[in-house]
Amino acid sequence: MVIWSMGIIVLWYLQPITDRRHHVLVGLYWSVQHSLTNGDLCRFKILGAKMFPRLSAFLKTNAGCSDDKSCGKRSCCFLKYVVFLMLICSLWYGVTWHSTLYCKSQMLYDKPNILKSLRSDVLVMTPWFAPIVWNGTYNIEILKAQFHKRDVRIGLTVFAIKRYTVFIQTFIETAEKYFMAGCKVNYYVFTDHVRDIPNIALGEGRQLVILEAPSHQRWQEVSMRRMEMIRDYSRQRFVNEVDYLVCVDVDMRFSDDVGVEILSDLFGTLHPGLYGLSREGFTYERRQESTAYIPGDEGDFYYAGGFFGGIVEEVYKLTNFCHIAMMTDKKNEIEAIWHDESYLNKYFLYHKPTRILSPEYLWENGYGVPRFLKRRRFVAVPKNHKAIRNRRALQYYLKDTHK
Ligand code: UD2
Repeated sequence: MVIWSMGIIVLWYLQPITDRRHHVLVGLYWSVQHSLTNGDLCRFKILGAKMFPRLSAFLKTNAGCSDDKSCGKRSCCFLKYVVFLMLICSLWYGVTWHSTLYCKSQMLYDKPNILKSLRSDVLVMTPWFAPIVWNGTYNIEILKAQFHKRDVRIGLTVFAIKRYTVFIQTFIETAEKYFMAGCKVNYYVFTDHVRDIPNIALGEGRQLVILEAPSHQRWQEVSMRRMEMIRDYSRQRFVNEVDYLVCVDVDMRFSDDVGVEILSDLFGTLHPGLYGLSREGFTYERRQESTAYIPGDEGDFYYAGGFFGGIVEEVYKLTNFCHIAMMTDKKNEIEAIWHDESYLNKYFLYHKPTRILSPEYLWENGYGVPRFLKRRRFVAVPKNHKAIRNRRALQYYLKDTHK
């Protein structure tokens, strides 16, 4: 028993290697308990009297032990309570010790089970082996450790042209809470109303960059021209400042974590209204004259225009393709049915994304909350389309909402 206990104590001090502190303590506690219940006190007497003579002498004088046997018993009880206390502390502070002392070199997590899928209610992998990101399909701690090692910086691009500046405050405030918490982030806000962008306190390692962008008369043009702006800035600036770009709509709020699990070379997001439909149901551009045309027997998913990204180089290629396709259509006096979204879908059909975000990452509460949807991370802010896109209508809308 003594040798066994000593072995466990050695294990205890080899913590950085084993990192099983509470398991060791349970073993130690059990062995001490075992020695008591089996009356194995003679051996403990030796331990108490010979190995810890000072403790033995202390107990003899202060705890009223008459002989080595009772002394051994008391030592045993004393040791038992000390170990019990350590066990409780170990369990209680385990997480803290783990993250502060050992996380840098080692990480503990459940072993993946090869015979068990992490989600059985949804598709978690495309036929081209791109993961579809759903809650419960990844371990964020493992991913964070990988990305932090690479010290990545993420650029979040957003456009607030004309009336859409009203959405910026909520957008950034909620992003500060939920978007890439603990990471380095550059917010790139494109606007034609620089003075309307509020001053918002940002966390450490996060900065706001306001970029002037032209306005366009039609809201469709504003939406589509985002591709051109992102393309140009990717080449001139973003490539020197960030590793990944995340390009999103502004009339949105973050309501749950959006972290490094989304980052990959090229990613798109399933449209919240169309994820379950057949190919015929997808609102791809069906006119052959348009460069965004997708034949009826092609297509994997319908991707939303409001959330895509990847490494800067890939985002450059995507936005360049979309912008050139739009300009070709413009020359031919045709505009794709869903504007930039149609061109984005065309691009993703022939340049498969390496990761796909589930509708958790782009939801609209009007669709309700289906059972498979465990989290709503980025949600559309309800807007009166007509009012927000048209100055005169906006005046009536604002009057109405402030009544
Ligand atoms: C959908 C897509 C959007 C785009 C659009 C094209 C989603 C969630 N949204 O949104 O990405 O593909 O369809 O039809 O999938 N904007 C301005 N000022 C304006 C107009 C637009 O800043 O006057 C910007 C703003 O960042 C806005 C984005 O363009 O979020 C898209 O416009 P929208 O949100 O009005 O378009 P919507 O809701 O139809």
